[in-house]
Amino acid sequence: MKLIVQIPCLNEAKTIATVINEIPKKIQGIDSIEILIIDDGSVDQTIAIVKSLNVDHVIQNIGNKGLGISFQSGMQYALSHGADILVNTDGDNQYPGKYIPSLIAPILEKKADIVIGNRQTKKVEHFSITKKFFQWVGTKVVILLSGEKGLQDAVSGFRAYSRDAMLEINITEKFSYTLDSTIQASEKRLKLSSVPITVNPPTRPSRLFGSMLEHIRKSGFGALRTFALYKPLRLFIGLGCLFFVIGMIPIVRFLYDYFFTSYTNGKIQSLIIGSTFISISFNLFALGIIGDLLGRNRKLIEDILKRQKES
Ligand SMILES: Nc1nc2c(ncn2[C@@H]2O[C@H](COP(=O)(O)OP(=O)(O)O)[C@@H](O)[C@H]2O)c(=O)[nH]1
Ligand SMILES: [Mg+2]
Repeated sequence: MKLIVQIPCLNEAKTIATVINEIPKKIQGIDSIEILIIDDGSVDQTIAIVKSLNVDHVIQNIGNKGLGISFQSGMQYALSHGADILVNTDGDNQYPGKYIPSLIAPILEKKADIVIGNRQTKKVEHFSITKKFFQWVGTKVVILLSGEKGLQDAVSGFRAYSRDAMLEINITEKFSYTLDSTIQASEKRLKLSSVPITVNPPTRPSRLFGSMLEHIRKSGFGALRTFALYKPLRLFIGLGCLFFVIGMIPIVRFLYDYFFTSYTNGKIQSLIIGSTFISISFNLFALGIIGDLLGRNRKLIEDILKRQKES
């Protein structure tokens, strides 16, 4: 059994040595543990430090490609280097390496394909009330979109993926992989599980989000896009039904007046408004059907990709 621990990095010179040194050297049931650094255009000493520590694998992006893209290239790299399990942890030392054995345990026991380290945010003292609130709302939204009722920390970056999960999942979000892989996991019937962990105190502000609002905007759009990609029927037919029902109200009002009262001209605005909503709803239905048809093609392409990754 080969475990690759991947660490995406953007200017992590201050903490990367600690993160690397705290990764366990031996884990029961694992024959080899290798470290993969994905440097996404760091301009500090990250690469020099990584090289001085003789890390097993380094991917060095030219410029900044984004965390989602870096994660995907790390996953491909791990697969092509024979990894049976991939762990992702952060370069800012947020996640203590000592939890890696418990993170991969459900995969070793064949009880899960993806394991998420649940930070138990309610208990984290250095998280502000707003951060805790939005983490809670975010997780609820992802549960709603993915149907994964057991999810506890949807945006945790401390995760383990089985080889099957690596073969099935294709990250196309540039900015982040957490929501994308969770929604895909549910779509592809991969078994998700969580293990409780604690986190280290922060070493610096987040590099992914300048502010909470930016966090919500980027994650919200990301989740919506992924949902539209994987569950277009549910999203567009759902929205279409909403518009249809709203449109029918003024139309019924018009029809009632037209047939049952002598007042036939006054409700023409209702007819116009209702018809507009109904035509929007038909456009949404059409988008759902087109999305679903495209999704079938995507499934075939992903099947080919999976075979290609396997070989
Ligand atoms: N590849 C890549 N990694 C990034 C980027 N921004 C942040 N990271 C890394 O992603 C991980 C999480 O980023 P961080 O700033 O700690 O975000 P947080 O999850 O909000 O705390 C860290 O290991 C960062 O070095 C980026 O643009 N590209
Ligand atoms: Mg962090």
